Amino acid sequence: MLTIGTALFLVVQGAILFFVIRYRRRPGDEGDGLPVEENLPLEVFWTAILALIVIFLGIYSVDIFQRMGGLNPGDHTMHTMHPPEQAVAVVAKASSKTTSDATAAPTPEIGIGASPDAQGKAPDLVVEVAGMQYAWIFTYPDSGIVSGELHIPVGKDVQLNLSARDVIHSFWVPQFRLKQDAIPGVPTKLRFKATKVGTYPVVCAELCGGHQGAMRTQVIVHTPEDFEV
Ligand SMILES: [Cu+2]
Repeated sequence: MLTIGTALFLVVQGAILFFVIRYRRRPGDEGDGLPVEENLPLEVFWTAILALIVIFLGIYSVDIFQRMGGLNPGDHTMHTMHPPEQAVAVVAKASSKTTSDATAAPTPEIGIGASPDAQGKAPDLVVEVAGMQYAWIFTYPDSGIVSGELHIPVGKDVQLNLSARDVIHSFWVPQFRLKQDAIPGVPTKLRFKATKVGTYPVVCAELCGGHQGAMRTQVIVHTPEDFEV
């Protein structure tokens, strides 16, 4: 869409600039312009072009939607669509790009799973994440620690098990390019590896009530030594 939009912009703005300069009023010219009226073939031509572009985008979008799981969002085949520049390494659990592989995957989970090389291996750290109006609660089953912030070690394979206690929330870490709904009664998960030490905001991206805007916290990515302390 950006490519098409840029091309159209250049054509339209280019034509405007050209006409402004080429047909500017010359000194001493006091006459009227030519009375140009409709040009049917031209109008049919550009209407057809726009119709074709819109139809193409529509069909293309349906194709993308199907490959993302369509009406079966548990089937993941396109999680490799993440932008290359990001703070975490995420690859689809179903490491496949074809639909046949995805249907062969045992139980499709809702959420982003382990990368192909970590598949079948237990994650380094599991954190239970509960969303509620209007806070995120992080529980570390191994140590029993409960926190309002997510602390994780850098470079470790982390799995978040998401749940919701009241309504649907959405766990979003913009800098990680990670977002996953927390749904009452439907466990979801995220598995990722943070690649940069730092503090990143966590936002609830689902309209979950009047104070949704305040449902924020942060992920703190520590060095392994720091994390142990
Ligand atoms: Cu929320």
